[in-house]
Amino acid sequence: MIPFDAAHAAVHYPKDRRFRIWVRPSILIGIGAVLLAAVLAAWIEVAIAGLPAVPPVPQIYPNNFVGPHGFPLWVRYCHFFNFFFVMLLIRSGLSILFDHPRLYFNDDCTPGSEWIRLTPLKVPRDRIWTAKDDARYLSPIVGTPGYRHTIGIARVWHFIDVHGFIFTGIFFIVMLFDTEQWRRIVPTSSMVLLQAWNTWVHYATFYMPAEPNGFYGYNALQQIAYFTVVFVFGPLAIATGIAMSPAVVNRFPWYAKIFGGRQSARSIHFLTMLSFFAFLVVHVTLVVMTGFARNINHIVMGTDDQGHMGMYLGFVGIGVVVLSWIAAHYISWNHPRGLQHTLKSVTYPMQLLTLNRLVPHQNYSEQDISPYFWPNGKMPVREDWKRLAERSFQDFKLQIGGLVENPVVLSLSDIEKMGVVEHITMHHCIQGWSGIAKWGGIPMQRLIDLVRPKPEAKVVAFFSFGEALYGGPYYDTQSLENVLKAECLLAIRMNDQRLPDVYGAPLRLRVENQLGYKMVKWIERIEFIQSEKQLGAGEGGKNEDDEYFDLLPNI
Ligand SMILES: Nc1nc2c(c(=O)[nH]1)N[C@H]1C(S)=C(S)[C@@H](COP(=O)(O)O)O[C@H]1N2
Ligand SMILES: [Mo]
Repeated sequence: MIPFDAAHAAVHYPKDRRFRIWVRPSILIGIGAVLLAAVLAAWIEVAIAGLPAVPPVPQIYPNNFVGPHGFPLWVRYCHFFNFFFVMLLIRSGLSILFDHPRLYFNDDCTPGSEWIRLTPLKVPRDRIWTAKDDARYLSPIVGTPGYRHTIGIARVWHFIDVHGFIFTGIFFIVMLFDTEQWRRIVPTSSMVLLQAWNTWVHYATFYMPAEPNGFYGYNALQQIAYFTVVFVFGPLAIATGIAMSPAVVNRFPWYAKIFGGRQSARSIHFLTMLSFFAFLVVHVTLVVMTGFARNINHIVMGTDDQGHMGMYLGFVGIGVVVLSWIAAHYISWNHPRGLQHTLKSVTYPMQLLTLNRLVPHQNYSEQDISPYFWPNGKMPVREDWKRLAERSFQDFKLQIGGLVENPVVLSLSDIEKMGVVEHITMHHCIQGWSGIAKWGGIPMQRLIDLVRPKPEAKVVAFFSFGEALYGGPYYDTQSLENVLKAECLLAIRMNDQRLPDVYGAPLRLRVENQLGYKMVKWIERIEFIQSEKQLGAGEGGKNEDDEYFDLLPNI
């Protein structure tokens, strides 16, 4: 147990740590019916026609021992590193998932419309229930870093790790085709489907099919499984991962639509993880059942014998992977700032060159507007805000100052007179939910033309009336460059109404190429400054300071 102070214990280690999974019954029944049909069909076939013949080596290459066989060193290393990276991706991914423990196939994320829920709670409708309230605890034995609402650090692990995963994958696929090894896992004849079915019939009726020596070739089902893992699950995990990036989705809304929408991409990303995991369980079980010592020598030692060395080294390899989880846990809780900066040093320059250049360009219609929009953050408790709210912010004055030629103080009606424009956009919260709404406000561009920032002003800081999660005023910063992008608004209206109190009255920021936490609600004042390092802990915002979030969350 980490020695949390009271405020952090309340967030990370709450009293309610129950773990429950609920899946929509129709989906459970659907999956059950498909599995049952496949098993039943196998039994019926065996009852009527007897066990089909399964050749000991794939029929596609009869007696082909001159073909590719054995496992060269690069295959063995890739196998290990892939396991290493995938496990850490799964562990950090689970920590991310538990920050919004619901998965949907619709972009509105209306509570109750999820197909799976990893929380016992139903969203109460009689009071404000924020996305933060909804986050769930996950044991650090299962997740990295585990506990509750540790998404900042979980994302650091996920995004550092994914570089290793992608690099291993690309290297592996290039090497496959650079050698003859691809022939082992890429089916080249439709015959393989029939053979795979025949092999399935064996397993489903509890007969072990004649086992080919994996050193030389795989059975058809095995070949298809390996092919699917390498060429379907891997690329799908990456493609759906990208489909969750606000910069990508808000520039190319069609990209998320390939997967059925942004939330559907998130669901598929999760299902891919489950598929990887299910593969792992079946794969390991069969490796153990079909001659463990020999099989593990193949992949660890590259030899085809019965010695014990492969087994010993294999266990050492698994030990190293488990140790990496313990090390990741230790680093997460002792050096979170170092982790945050490590990720930043990799991704920040890369994002400035790539994702951050994407200018939001959305074309949602009125029909797309979400009937429900998750609220987030703590409502302001300051007396001055409450008094302003009571009079619908008629007395509110926005101060814009700092490094500008023309500091101004504007009332809401002054702001409205500058010309309200509207955009219907998709909001992406770091926690995982999305929602589409119509925002009306003043393009930041117009305010900037009015106040005329001095040349040394590079960053715009937005200060809120509201408090942050661990106390202290909420603030965040944007680069001048980003607030000049299209669709960046100082919003005063939401869905054709005055901005509701919960959603940030009197004013909030909309900046559509980034995640939600950058969009400060309940804005009190705006200041142009030289660098975000001048404020707070210097990370660029309250969440960046306190929760190790990214300065520039295009992903
Ligand atoms: N002042 C303030 N602004 C805030 C937050 C907050 O906690 N305090 N939360 C942010 C986060 S994490 C999100 S997702 C959005 C949520 O906006 P919504 O309540 O309109 O959904 O507001 C952002 N702005
Ligand atoms: Mo958020």
